[in-house]
Amino acid sequence: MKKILVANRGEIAIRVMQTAKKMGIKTVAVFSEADRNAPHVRFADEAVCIGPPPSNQSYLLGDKIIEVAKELDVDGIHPGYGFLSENADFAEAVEKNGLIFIGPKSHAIRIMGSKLAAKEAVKKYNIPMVPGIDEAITDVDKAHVIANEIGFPILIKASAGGGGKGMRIVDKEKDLESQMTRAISEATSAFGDGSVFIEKYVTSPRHIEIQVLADTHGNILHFFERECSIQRRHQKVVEEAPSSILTPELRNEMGEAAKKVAEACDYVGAGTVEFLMDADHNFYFLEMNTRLQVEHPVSEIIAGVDLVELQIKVARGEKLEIKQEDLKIHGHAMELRVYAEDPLNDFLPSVGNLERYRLPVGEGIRVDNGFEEGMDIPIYYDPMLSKLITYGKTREEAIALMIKAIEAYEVAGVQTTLPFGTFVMEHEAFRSGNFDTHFVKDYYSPEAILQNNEQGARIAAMVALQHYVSDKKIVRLPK
Ligand code: MV4
Repeated sequence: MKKILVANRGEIAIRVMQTAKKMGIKTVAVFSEADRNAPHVRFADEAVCIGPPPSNQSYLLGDKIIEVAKELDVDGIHPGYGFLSENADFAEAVEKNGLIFIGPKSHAIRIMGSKLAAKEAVKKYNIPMVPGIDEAITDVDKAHVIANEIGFPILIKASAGGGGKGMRIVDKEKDLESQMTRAISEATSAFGDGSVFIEKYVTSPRHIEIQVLADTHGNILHFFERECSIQRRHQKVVEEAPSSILTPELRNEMGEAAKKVAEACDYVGAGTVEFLMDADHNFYFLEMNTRLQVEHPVSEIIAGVDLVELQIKVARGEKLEIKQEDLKIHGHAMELRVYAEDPLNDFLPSVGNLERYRLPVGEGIRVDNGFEEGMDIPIYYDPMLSKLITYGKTREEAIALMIKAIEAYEVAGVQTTLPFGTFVMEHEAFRSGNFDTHFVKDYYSPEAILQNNEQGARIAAMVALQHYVSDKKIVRLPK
């Protein structure tokens, strides 16, 4: 592979190109008119404008991107995350055009894109699953029988769903019919597929996922877990590795289960197997994400690997040389997603100009960044500015360093989730490791940040006063 095209923008496009450069591979960026001056465009060896700002006229135009790739003699396409990364038709079209898709085969993407197909595929592999059914259900009478068997509360899920869309919790039998009707109509309008199924609702789960990687020779590895329970409305905000609640035995069990999920769909490349973990530490397979994820850096740090490099190697057909037994966890890594969103105003996007933008640097700090000072933040895309990642020998060290790095991160012109990060890092429930997916809903309110600000303002006022007083003394000193 001599040249790859990165079908993405922002920090992930740069992240992928960095590894390509390290491997001596030329890079091609694609960009929309809104990204003409974006850092990912300048970072690439070549760059091609593919259309107007809206993603459906640029970054989502698979055929156009393939055309550009062929014109520039590209060998492989890396899709990053989001956009075309989990589009089975695109993966197929890339291969049909004689290019390498740096990711799994369309077959695996298709299976895992449907929750019911995924359940069906892993059935024979003895993977723990939440009690429930593995078929679409439309008959309300049948739903009553099943729900009573499982026991309330239950959860109705859309097979084609994602990010919590089309999910409905049903606490009592009398709500079953109305909620089912709503779930089906929601799924139909959102995904064009009204298939829903029923599961036992796990009330206070943790979200723990396993990073896997498979080559084309039948070797599958796992790179341990990521703890992703700190999320807000299905949007992850803080991720870490390892999880503070897994024992080596549990980690091994989950890792082996994740590898079986990958095997079940003939997986190739980097992927993530998501699990729910209940209060008694029972784990259940939820779904598989067939892409490189936003939070992959925390796994890279603790496992000591470059996941993009491994993705490229297996896409070239190379055999994985690492053995599972050789992998071990080094230290602890923490990631905060830095969004241009206002945590004081319901996390609404806070777009505008980055009047000041300085990243923290130092030992134990990695920032995967896609922006620079003076840039306008485009309104067309996800407002994530960067990922602030810290690591140390222990979880405590990674947390302490995260607090310092947030302080050193300078942003003016827009509001960001940085102060929200401080709130999480300082929270007792987070520090003790005793939290679940309800953390933000249970503990966060804007007042928590305002209190922090007020404390900061008070300290600043005291320091200023002290300076003032000592200055006066100096002025008054007799000669
Ligand atoms: C669940 C669940 C509880 N019980 N399934 C949310 C998105 C989708 N990927 C699956 N999700 C959930 N499925 C059962 N049977 C709770 C969630 C859930 C959740 C999962 C992971 C991370 C954050 C979450 C927030 C709310 C609900």
